[in-house]
Amino acid sequence: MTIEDSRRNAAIGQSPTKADVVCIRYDDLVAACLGDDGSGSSSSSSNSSSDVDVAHLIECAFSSIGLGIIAITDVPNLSDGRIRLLRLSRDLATLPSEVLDGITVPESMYQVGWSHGREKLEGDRLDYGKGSFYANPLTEDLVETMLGRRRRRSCEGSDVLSEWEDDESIGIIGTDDGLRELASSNPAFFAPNVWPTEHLPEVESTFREVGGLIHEVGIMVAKCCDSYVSSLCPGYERKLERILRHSKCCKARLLHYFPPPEEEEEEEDSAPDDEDDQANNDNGVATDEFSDWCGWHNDHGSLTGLLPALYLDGDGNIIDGPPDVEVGLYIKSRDGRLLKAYIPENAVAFQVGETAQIHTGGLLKATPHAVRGCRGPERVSRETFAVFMEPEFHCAMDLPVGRTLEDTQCVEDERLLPSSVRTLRSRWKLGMTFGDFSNATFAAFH
Ligand SMILES: O=C(O)CCC(=O)C(=O)O
Ligand SMILES: [Fe+2]
Repeated sequence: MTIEDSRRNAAIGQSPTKADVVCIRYDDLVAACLGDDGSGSSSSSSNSSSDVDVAHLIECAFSSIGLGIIAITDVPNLSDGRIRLLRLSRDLATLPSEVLDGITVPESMYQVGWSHGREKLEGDRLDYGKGSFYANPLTEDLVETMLGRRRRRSCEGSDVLSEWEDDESIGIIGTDDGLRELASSNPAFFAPNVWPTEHLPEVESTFREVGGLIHEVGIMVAKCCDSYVSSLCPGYERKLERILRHSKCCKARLLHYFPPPEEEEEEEDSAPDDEDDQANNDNGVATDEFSDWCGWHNDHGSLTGLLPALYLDGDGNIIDGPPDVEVGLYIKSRDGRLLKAYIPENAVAFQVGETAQIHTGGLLKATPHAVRGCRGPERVSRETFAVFMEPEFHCAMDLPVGRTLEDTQCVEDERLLPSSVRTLRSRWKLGMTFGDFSNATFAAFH
């Protein structure tokens, strides 16, 4: 199917094109990373023991003709962890409301613990279609971890500087109290984890296990992305891998998309009207109808890991795939196509966030995506898990040498975004830290 075909189909309400996501086997990814010393002098394929050209696959996924998403398949121990965690997602979301209130943290702007009906969809409607449970899988308390690092550094001195060179807070925050003050005035960023320990104790260990595993794979994907960007921009400092390795700021989200409410069951599927301008954006692609569960957006961190969703019936039994072909994750490709991304069940997918777009001066571009919910009479829920890998608060949101603001937030790219995506330029300017940028983003969505 051509680009024009898929645009036309979307505009007249036919099923959008299903897109197979570029896949790399875990073993090939590991081999490519071992063969890449980061100097840029070796191709990741030529030194690996496998014949697979990982560098080429990265380019296929993330260049201007790619979808902006890649799947890493056959990750050891992931399949079993996925099922255990995603089953728990439903168990958690269906706990009694007073129990959920006990793990709700309003002062964190609902960025920690349980969050339901707090996030804005298009048109500022509040989102009751899904419930989310947020926690950091890498550390229980980001502030304590950062304080511990500062203490170790002052004991060990500057001999171990390489370990600390990515800690931009060291030069900015003079004292431990300074960090504590910063944390108390930025709770959305720094609030410690809470867990449903009494009612579902296994959530904590499973969330950390699967989140940690996805983060480890993410570091390898980041390394390969860095090689790709370096090959196009010699001034690029291989920031993505460094951020993922160094930063303890990682937020994971266990998502439960509730089955459709009973009163809507009788409603006709709302395929868009040919004449309905509201559903079409500038280039004629119908987009708004897909975003009833999770509105069109770009993730704002560096890299997002995403598990393939699990679908459960009203009794919590796994069903074989979504109840209808249109349910699931949609991506707006760089060339303007509306595509339904198919992630194989034995994989974890990675998408680009806005921070990586900035740090690579637009050579990697954030992946616009949305989720379309279940419809019809079946009481089916959708469970998934997203891991947002982000820099720490003080990380400078600047561009690599040789790239311009225009490269980074290209007007032509913005024109192809679904109309409801909040643009980068509406929340970011040079000189911001990641903390400033996150606060601007939280304010836009809450
Ligand atoms: O549910 C999904 O598949 C995607 C969720 C998502 O995009 C997000 O949480 O940012
Ligand atoms: Fe997202």
